[in-house]
Amino acid sequence: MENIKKTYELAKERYAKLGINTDEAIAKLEKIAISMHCWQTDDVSGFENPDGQLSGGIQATGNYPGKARNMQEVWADLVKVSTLIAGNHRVNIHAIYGDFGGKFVDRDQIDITHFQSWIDWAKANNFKLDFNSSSFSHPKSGMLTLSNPDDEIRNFWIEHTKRCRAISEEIGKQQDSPCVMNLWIHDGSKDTTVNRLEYRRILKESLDEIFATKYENMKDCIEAKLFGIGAESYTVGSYDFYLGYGAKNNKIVTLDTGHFHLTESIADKISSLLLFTPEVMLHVSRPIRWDSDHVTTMNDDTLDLAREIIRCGALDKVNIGLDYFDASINRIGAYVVGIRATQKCFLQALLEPTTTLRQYESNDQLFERLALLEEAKSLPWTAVWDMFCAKNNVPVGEDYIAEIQAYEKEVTSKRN
Ligand code: RNT
Ligand code: ZN
Repeated sequence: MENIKKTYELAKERYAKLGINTDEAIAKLEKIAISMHCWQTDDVSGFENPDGQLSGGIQATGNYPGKARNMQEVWADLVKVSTLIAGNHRVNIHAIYGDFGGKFVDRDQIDITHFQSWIDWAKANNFKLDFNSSSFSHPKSGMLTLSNPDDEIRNFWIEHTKRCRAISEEIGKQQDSPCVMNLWIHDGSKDTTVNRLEYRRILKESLDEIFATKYENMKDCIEAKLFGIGAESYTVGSYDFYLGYGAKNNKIVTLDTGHFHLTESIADKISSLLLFTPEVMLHVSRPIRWDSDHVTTMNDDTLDLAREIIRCGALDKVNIGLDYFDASINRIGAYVVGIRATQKCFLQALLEPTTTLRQYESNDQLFERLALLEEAKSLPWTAVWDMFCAKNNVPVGEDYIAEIQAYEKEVTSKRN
């Protein structure tokens, strides 16, 4: 601790020279809530079926031992994660993670009673909950759900999604913080599609019907995607589609960082969305060659995204959630690495000498802007990061590795 303090004091001085208050940056970072996606605990299996296999619409790869097999294990793992990261965070759950009491409850039958234990658990552990409708891994998933011309299938999914909104509203009420509900469907097709307009028209109608009820304690988000495995040629809910829908209907557009062309900047979308939609929802992930849902790391894409949010002064308008599911490594580790990486990106963004950079920019001093941007990259932010962890009583540096190994030995390795 002595060394951390010493190093921090030096870093604090260095930043002060640039007009940056490191204590303030730490205080701000402590308030940034990250919504932890519950589905990294069990590879998106959920509690509907005892065998919990994914079937259709989404895929997790890898079979590292120790995945959570039930609600108690999911909870235990999330609590363990929370001891290794600083700050108060949220937990993002999916409709398939309801407390179904061992019975089969179909998706058009779920209600708040299936989520009361989640609400109580979250309250007891100081988490707020967010929610997602689940249209994948179901006999009626097929290639089309809310955009299906077959009324029976389409109405089934409309009913499911309406119920998810009602559940989210009740969660929001009970936790005294709006529940952010995300709607993502996999609808699309593998090969050349000649009736693209029709499915999109149906999806628009379904959404209109779903959103007809107004709520106070939940926020609606709609998530686009570029393509999916088996749906390479056409995705009904494309970015243009949801951007148009969101702008017109005042809905939040979810940006999943894995859902765009790999060279497309997600950071650059923030400022436009802030002007035309109420807020922004993020699914921070790491695409490798495609939407591979690798664990988030402190890479340029995530740094750019964090910087852009801070530069826009938009922390109160951006909901930060994670969305990856790597089944090939220790799952607790996957959370901790991804969350800490996200926090590191925000910390660096909070430590940026933006005021000076903006002065340079408005004076047309573009060499100076470039130079300071470059120098800012090697300012001693790591000393501030260590202090952030130490101050919040969570492991500093790589010390969390041993803690996760111990949890694996004592807990997850015994799950078979
Ligand atoms: C899938 C979407 C979606 C899911 C989760 C489980 O491509 O990103 O957000 O990952 O809802
Ligand atoms: Zn996503």
